[in-house]
Amino acid sequence: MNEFAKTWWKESVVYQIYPRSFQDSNGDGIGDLQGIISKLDYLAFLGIDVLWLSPHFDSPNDDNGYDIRDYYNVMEEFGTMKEFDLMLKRLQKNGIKLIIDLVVNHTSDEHRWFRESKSSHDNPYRDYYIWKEGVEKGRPPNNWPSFFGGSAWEWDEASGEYYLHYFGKKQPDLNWENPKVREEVYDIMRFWLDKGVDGFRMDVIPFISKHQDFLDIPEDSLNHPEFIYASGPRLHEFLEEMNREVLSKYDTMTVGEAFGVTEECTQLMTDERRNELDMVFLFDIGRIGRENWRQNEWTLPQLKAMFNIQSEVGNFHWPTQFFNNHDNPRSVSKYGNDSPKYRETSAKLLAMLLLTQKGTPFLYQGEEIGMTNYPFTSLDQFDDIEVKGNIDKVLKSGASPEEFLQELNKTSRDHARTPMQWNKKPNAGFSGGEKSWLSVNPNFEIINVESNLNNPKSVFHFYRQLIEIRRNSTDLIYGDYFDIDPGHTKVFAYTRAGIRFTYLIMLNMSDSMVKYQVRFEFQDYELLLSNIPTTPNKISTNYIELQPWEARIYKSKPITNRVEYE
Ligand code: TEU
Ligand code: CA
Repeated sequence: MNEFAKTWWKESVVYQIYPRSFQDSNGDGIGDLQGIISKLDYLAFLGIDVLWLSPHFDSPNDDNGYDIRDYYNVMEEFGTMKEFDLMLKRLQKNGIKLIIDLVVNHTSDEHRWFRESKSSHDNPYRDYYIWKEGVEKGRPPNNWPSFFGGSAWEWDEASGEYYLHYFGKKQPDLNWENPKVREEVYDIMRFWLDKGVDGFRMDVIPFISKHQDFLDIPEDSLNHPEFIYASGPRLHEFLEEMNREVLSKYDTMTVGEAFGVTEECTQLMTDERRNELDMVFLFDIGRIGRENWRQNEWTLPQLKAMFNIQSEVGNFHWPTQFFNNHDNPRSVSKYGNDSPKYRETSAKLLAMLLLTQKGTPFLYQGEEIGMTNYPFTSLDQFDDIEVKGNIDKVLKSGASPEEFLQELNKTSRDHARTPMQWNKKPNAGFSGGEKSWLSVNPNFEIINVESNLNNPKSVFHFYRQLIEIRRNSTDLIYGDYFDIDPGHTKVFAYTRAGIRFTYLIMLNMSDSMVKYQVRFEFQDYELLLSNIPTTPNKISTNYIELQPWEARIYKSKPITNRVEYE
């Protein structure tokens, strides 16, 4: 039996908002804080506990806010600090906590620190960033690549040196070796915590410590530099310091975006006996079958193996669970089936999977109504800097534009960034203006919040029911996870065994009916919820018929002989 220490963030359901695409309140085609405020009732009705807001800071938007110009100001297009404070107050009134995005591996090149840094070699801010001479004229210091295409080094003619940028060239990396930089970051954190935010999602946090030898990385790592970038020598020391200086003084929730980390590093970052982060986002499940911009085949046993690894972390680690965020395609299109026949059923199945796993679930806007990928028909429709920055390299590597387009239709980050579909009105009710900043998915007349709210059998109401079930069941939150049938290629069947109750979850993740042999003692189990109306209340034979994408959760009779949680 597990011995997890109880905390509020383990019991929370988190909802991520990408403000640019959530709700526009003034008709300029860009989502904003007033827009979010106007939808807080909706979020409260869904039943979420925590809101994660993607960056809301002043930014020139080269990477939609992940390039921050001023950490102490709100992005003009999103609103004002006053509106931020109002949003926070309204959230608190609704009992919803707020975590914000801490993007401190890099800043915008328009940040005052960088403008100073660039201005001369002896400027006090020079060492806020990472400047190096080239190996020879015209050749950068090493072969490190940028995720958004080309070298990670950008030449600065005026000062005769290169600066480092793991992402876009308008996103120079901060020099965490400099204690002043770390102090600045801690000040930023205190500023927002003192306002009342409840924690942070930390952008590419494993990258903050750089290998100081700045050696070339091996040829075969060039397509995946994240594994090198995430293995800097001082990561844990920096996180420990951040925790000691700031986090330990507040009641927070922290979740690090753990791009490129090893299992060992994850263990260190999230061990409750150490003092670094509470949780991390791992990339295995979200990136299953991914090879950069390509999406390859994957199998259900492979997916289950990833859930199993996550759940075997031991009692001093707490996982996160998510299928969607602003960097990934829509889950119903990837793990489910987004054809009209199965979209709703499979979206509900994914809801059940997400909300009955061990770990804090993170939903992403639109997931709760089963929003799908966008049907891109040409390469120039993409907005994302990742696509634009890599297009030359991809085409030079021999891929045809058609092939690139076909794969981007499965992998692009823009699928998640099309506006939230609220109703059948123009721009799906996202904006009352002429045009939204990114096109609305043409399926908005069928898939939207209004029609979901009006239909008690909708994907939305299914999420709501599951969130409610989870909230009322400590055993579903803290209970042990057991994969009953790791090798089955269609059915994902597992239990969550708690102190008083055991839950049995059966998911048919395929387009065909499956006659499934239940390898479990199930006589006393009763159906709690399913996504197919004809599902029987009790399992009466050894074989059960699961319809395509059918999802069921059963609950046991109370068990009495188990120890309490600590
Ligand atoms: O993401 C980092 C990240 O893992 C991806 O951008 C990754 O480089 C890409 O998807 C690989 O295919 C964070 C943010 O979530 C992302 O939106 C930002 O663009 C990035 O950092 C830079 O801040
Ligand atoms: Ca707006």
